[in-house]
Amino acid sequence: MARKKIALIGAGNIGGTLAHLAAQKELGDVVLFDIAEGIPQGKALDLSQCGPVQGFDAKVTGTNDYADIAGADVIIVTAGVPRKPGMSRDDLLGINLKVMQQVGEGIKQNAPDAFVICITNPLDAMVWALREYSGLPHNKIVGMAGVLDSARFATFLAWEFGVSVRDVNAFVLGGHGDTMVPVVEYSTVSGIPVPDLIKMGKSTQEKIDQIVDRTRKGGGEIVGLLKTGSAFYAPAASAISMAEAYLGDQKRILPCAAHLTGEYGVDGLYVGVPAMIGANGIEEVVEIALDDTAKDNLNVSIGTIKELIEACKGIDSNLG
Ligand code: A3D
Repeated sequence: MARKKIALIGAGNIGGTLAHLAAQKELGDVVLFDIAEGIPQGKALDLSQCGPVQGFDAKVTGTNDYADIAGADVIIVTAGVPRKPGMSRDDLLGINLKVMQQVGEGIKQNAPDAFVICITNPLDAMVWALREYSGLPHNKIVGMAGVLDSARFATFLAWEFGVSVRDVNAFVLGGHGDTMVPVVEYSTVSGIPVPDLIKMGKSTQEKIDQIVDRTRKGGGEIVGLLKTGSAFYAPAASAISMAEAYLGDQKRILPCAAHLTGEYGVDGLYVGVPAMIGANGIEEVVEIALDDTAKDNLNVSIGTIKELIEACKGIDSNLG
């Protein structure tokens, strides 16, 4: 059987980390694409030389030519610019929208059968725009944010409860921004919901509220520390878990920015919701019952996504 092909559009911090993870896990041969000449080729050569040390045979190549992504099974898009301190994700909109146009056309012409995972910010608008520009079916394009945001929430909960991260299942809905909705009721430690753990005296509502707030601002906290860019290890690991779910037809239910057609009262937008990923891409959107507060918070987050989409349409009148 031919090896799978993983194309990474954007060979920056996340792209390079994705390439390393994909090669290490032997998900397939890896093609790193970037407009910057030399960067994808240099990273690919460096990563190829990890092969003998780490014992992987995956071929890693770098390119500036979209033709080289032809036949890719999975494409992960990180092309664009990341945040600098003081910038919101939305400040990136104008620049990254133009990048999505180029990437969308590159995918349409060269790899229209791929499963595409978008990471470029502002995520919920960029995944929508990438779908518009590429013309791919909605089930074959998804945004990565929820896995990362939930991982951040899970990390902080594990620290708070003093337990293994393996036993924490945390859950974040909504857009990837400060209005995201960490859902405390559906977050558990070995199946025990966080509100029950509070009743058991393992934490307090105040501490959990602080963790929810820290999760919402989790990306900004890292931008503030790094000063020259944004998080990349956990974003890359998160997207790889989504790629694995697709390639292995794992039917995993992961929080991701999926296209909604009526679920959660939303039509035609990409919003962070639990969705099943298998060999057909996004196979199902899972609609969970939410209490009034979570519903209100989700509606605020959806309102922010709608504003971003309108801003995209304002920049490019051909959209939508
Ligand atoms: P960075 O290290 O700057 O890499 C971006 C790469 O994109 C650079 O190598 C650029 O040369 C390349 N690039 C720019 N324009 C184009 C183009 N037109 N075609 C192809 N390549 C291009 O950034 P990064 O890897 O740290 O972050 C990438 C994106 O992910 C940014 O938009 C971040 O804001 C976003 N991000 C999203 C999350 C989510 O959870 C959604 C988390 C972290 C970062």
